[in-house]
Amino acid sequence: MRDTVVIGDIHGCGEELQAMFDRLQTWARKSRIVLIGDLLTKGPRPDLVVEEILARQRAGWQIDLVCGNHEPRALAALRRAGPDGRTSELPPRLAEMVDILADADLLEDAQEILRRAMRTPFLRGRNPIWTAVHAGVDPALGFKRTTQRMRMTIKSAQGEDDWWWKYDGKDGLLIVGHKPLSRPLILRRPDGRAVVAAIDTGCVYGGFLTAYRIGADRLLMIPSKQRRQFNFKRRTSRRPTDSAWQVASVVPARKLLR
Ligand SMILES: [Mn+2]
Repeated sequence: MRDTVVIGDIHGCGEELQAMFDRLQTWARKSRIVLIGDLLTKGPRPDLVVEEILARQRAGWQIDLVCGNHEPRALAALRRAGPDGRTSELPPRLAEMVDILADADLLEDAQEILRRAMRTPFLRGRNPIWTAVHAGVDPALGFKRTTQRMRMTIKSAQGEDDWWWKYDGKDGLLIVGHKPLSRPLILRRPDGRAVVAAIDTGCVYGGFLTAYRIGADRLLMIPSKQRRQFNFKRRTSRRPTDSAWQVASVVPARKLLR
């Protein structure tokens, strides 16, 4: 059966996405690809992100896009900029994104990609039952009762427990991004099955671009080419003693790259 590969927050890191797609040709050949949101903002190469998505689709890849919290604001910026890419009224970082896309003549393609992502608040699949959603769920409410806004934005403050430690597992495997961590985090049930995969590893902050292959239960990490923006090693998620979930042993990134 075809496997599904979910890729964490790209944030305009086009070169790393290109490297990831190249690796996927051998690591997960003919898999379905899911991009988990926050595609174009913040990073230096939103143009290459758009081009890579379009080029791989033309080559026959199935690439599905899930909406992140940055998709609505990126689309709003592109709409305000109009067909000529006017950026005078935009905040600097969004203006830069629009300028880069305009220079590459990709304003319309970028809008179309963002509209597509926004039509997909989350994606579901089977074997095992999984949901790919940008940020997560409110563990007290469960997936169904968590608002879509919260599914795209939930994030604990520094020092607070992350939501995933309190998730009851009833909605199956949740694959999420949104909160940058120094390493991808796989939480497992006592029987070893994955219950949460948190795969935003801060590519735009100098970390990694991470992919999780669901059926095979494997990770692939591409090192970032971006400047380290903060002490990344401290971006961890501490396990509260009362959590039902086990943490998968941390595998050095170098090994994961093979
Ligand atoms: Mn996000």
